[in-house]
Amino acid sequence: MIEEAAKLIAHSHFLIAFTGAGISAESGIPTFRDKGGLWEKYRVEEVATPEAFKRDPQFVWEFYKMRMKTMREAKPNKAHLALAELERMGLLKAVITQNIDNLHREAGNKNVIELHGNIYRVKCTNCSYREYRENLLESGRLEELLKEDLPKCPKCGSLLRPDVVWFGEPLPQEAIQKAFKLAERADVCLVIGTSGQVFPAAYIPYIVKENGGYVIEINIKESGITPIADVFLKGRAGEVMELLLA
Ligand code: BJW
Ligand code: ZN
Repeated sequence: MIEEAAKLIAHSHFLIAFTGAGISAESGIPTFRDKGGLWEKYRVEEVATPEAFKRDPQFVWEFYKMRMKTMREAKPNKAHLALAELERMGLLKAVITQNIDNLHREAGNKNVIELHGNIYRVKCTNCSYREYRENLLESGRLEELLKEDLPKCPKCGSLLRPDVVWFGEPLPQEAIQKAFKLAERADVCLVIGTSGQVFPAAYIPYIVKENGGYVIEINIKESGITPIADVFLKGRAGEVMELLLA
């Protein structure tokens, strides 16, 4: 199985990766739907919808501040690093991620498409004001944000919110369009650590298949994608990726 996957990757012309929370589990970041995952402790409707933020912005901010702290401590693991290596080798053309943790960039991948936003970005709920990752991470502004109960827009005084995609919100248009185009072009797609339950992101492997590409999945258990996977590699992302590149 692993040999088959390694062969598909080595002979690919346009390899892409599609990743979810499971790829960052070995970096110590909890997933959503697994045992011990975030949705066991929090109700989606209370932390990850625009209605929740309107109702109780402070509670939602507490949730994201807690996750900012976890993510800031986390380091890329062997799976992230393997994807960066594949990009450096010229094999991997893009990483399409549902994660907001920034770990693919920290691992060294340059072409990263973030479908659900980034934890190191905030935007105003009223005007066009945004703060970007580079600024938040390098200026000490993140520390400032973490101390505030309800971060406010310096331009208009309205509430700032995390620049992530909640249920019922559209994905950033440029990102999803780019991702769908890459999926059409891909002849091999590595799907790593996603339950494949959240759309439109989960269409990506289907688009690859429809266009004649192969899907290789790495997951500790079967997912919504497994029925269309050509190769299913059961195991932890870091361990399987290390074997794949060996
Ligand atoms: C390991 C491992 C290890 C563990 N190694 N593996 C079509 C059909 C049905 C419903 C819909 C549809 N289209 C839209 C919808 C509605 C909705 C949706 O998908 N609902 C479904 C749940 C039914 N989608 C939306 O609302 C989206 N927006 C939208 O469609 O807008 C339309 C619109 C247009 C115009 C105007 C207005 C609206 C938005 C979805 C946003 C999702 N947001 C979140 C939060 C992001 C910010 C944050 O992080 O807080 O995104 S929810 C959460 O789920 C997060 C994730 O990115 C996403 C996916 O989760 P993921 O990554 O798959 O994690 P898990 O936990 O589910 O799985 C982990 C996997 O790893 C498991 O399989 C493990 O086994 C595995 N694993 N350890 C390898 N070590
Ligand atoms: Zn504003």
